Amino acid sequence: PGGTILGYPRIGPNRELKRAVESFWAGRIDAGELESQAAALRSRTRARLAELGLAREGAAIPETFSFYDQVLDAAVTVGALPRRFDGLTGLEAYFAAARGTSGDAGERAPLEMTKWFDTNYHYLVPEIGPDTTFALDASRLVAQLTEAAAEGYETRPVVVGPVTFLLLAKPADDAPAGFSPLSRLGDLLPVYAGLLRELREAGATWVQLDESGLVADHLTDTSDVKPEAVRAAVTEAYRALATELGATERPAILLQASYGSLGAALPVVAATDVEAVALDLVRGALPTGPVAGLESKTLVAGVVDGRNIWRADLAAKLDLLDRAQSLGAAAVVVGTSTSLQHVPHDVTTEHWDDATLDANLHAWLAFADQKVAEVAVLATALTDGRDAVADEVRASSDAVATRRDAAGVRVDAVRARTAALSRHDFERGEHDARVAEQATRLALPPLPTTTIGSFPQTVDIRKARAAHAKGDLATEAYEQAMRDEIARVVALQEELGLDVLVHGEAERNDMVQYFAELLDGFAVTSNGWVQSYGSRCTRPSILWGDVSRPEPMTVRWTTYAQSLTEKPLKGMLTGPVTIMAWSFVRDDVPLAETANQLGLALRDEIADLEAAGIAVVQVDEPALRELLPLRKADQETYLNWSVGSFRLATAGVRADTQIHTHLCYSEFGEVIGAIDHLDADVTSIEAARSRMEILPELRDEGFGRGVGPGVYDIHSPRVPSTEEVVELLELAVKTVDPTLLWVNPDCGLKTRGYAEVNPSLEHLVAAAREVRATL
Ligand code: THG
Ligand code: ZN
Repeated sequence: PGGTILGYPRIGPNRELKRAVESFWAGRIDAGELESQAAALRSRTRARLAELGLAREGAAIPETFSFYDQVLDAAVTVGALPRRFDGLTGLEAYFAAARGTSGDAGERAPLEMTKWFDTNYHYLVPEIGPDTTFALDASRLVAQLTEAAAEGYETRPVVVGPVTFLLLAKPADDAPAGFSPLSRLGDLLPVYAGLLRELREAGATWVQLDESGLVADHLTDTSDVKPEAVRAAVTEAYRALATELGATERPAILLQASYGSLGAALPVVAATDVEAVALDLVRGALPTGPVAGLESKTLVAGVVDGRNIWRADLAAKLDLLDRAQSLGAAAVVVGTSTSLQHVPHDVTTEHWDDATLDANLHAWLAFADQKVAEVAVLATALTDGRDAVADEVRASSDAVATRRDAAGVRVDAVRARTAALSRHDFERGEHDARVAEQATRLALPPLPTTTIGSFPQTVDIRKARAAHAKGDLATEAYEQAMRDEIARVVALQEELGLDVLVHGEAERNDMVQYFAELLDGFAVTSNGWVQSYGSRCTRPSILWGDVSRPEPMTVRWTTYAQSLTEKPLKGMLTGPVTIMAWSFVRDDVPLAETANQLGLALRDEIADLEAAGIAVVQVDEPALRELLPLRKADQETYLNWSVGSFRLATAGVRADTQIHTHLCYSEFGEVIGAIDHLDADVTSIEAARSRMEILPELRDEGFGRGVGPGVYDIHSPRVPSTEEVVELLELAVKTVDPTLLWVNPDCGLKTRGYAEVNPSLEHLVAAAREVRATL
């Protein structure tokens, strides 16, 4: 009994771990210093969690520290790093797998990185083949248990479970076609059994195995693994780990399933001999009645949302807990729906300039620390009754009520506009007519060249922004610095001979935060960092109210840039879905309503750009694919509102205004129909790395719109040669109608330096000219 959380942010309240790890990479501190800083952070974390109300005993506190990623941790624990990292040990091997090595250290590609379920966290993908060997290394987990015990804590180690580990893995490069990592389960289980034994010997009373892979369809439908095979794997795995390994040989097992419903896997999980199951009761539906097998288990009821930053309505959560009691579990423990790694540390360190907004947001928001406190309050209610927490429940109900009625949460003018939308607002004119009118207005050569929008963010730009934010650089001087940069970038593009230019986005800190700062209905944080991958973090904006655009956001910069050139200059906006995907979005109105509000704000911006003479506007939706629901059954609804909001943003333009979009991924297939429905005139996508694999798919699907398959992989510092780009373009013109083809890099250039960008773009333009001449 009591409360627990499934995980906690590990970056540290002030990104201490990021700084320590990056210092280690830069050679400023040694491994010993990194280890001791990490240990100090773990120690402060345990103390903080105890202070917030988690018990020091009973394994209520999970141990979810990671230097980089929990899936990489699991790969190291079971000794499954790919062969190319042989010969490296300890932290050297660990970070080599995360980041790759080059130069004197030898060339080793890092593990691939991909999205963790439908979150903004990215994990490293294990590579498993028929010959992958497994060998236990429990040293880090054991050391953390010992370290915690020495401070008087009985903590709970957390490890990605064996079935999910294999579902998240990809077949090694040398694996035969059709090979499934899950086929190696039988070889992996003895290693997990050994791990459980060692943890028990080291004093662990509980272990948490993360089997969230069971809630997602996407892990099975891209491979040959069928859901029935996954369920059979669960039975096999937990027979070996829970049944055959006696209760005295191992810690009690908490099987975690976050990010959705277990669905048909629930009875299978309930039939195993694990001692406890953690269900996500926020994203996942509560089973409708008693579940056979649960009567001998503890249910960790994930009622506190680990994904958003809204303060819980405690009365509603208590009702949900009551219903969870009716599932017939031996005991119910209050928990979070997921690890809290997806939310920032602590809202009490945030301050907003506007006094009302500051008071409101502090009353309405709960970051990780506040969520731990909510778990503790709910746990008290379970043991001592609701009356014991009456004050806390009342305060939370009051917060819900003030939020419902606060100015800005519901703006009549905004609601009236979305309510009045009709089909017509989502539709542009005939595609063919647009193509002709745009061709006349833009007069572009065949295979026109362009870039995705951002140019390198130089040290000077960053310095100017930081100084302006601190108040050390006056606004006028800051804006002049940005205009100078824009002029430089436009001149560079003229010199390079690009056909459609961009202003370079020097003035933008981040493609979402920039707009959040200018739109009503959003707040941004100063320290609300959330880990994106490894040491990299973002500060998601908070979308708390009805969204509207008090004034133009990009028009000044864009028209200034256009004034410097005769060539068409492309306006750059971030699309509604991406703004939502990379923010914390309000939970009190349907996502479709918020998406339409954003769509209208962007529609107004595009109208202003168009009125100011801008002929090409790009609306980026790199995250369109990210929010795609994990269950197939939910995907259509999502695609309807997400695609709809993009169309709403873009459908107001004239036929001769060209709409571009950019999507940051190459797995086009799954959403190709949706991309066609966006009704953009030109779509740029990632393709260089996969050598244009996407093109036959486009051809076969009859994709009839402009398309810019990236010919320069900006994710690598490598400069592609003209010949290489020519080769890719020749491939492209053979597969896709050349009149549809655009020539561009894979993605924005902001993370690159000019030393690479200049020659790369030079080669890109030269290659386009060469292939153009052959048409
Ligand atoms: N903006 C926002 N969210 C995003 C991305 C983005 N989520 C998905 C994807 N892009 C994540 N990719 C990255 C890439 C780089 C960084 C973070 C996420 C990064 N962050 C800096 C760091 O951690 O040092 C901090 C950046 C800052 O100072 O603002 O480099 O593009 N919203
Ligand atoms: Zn991109």
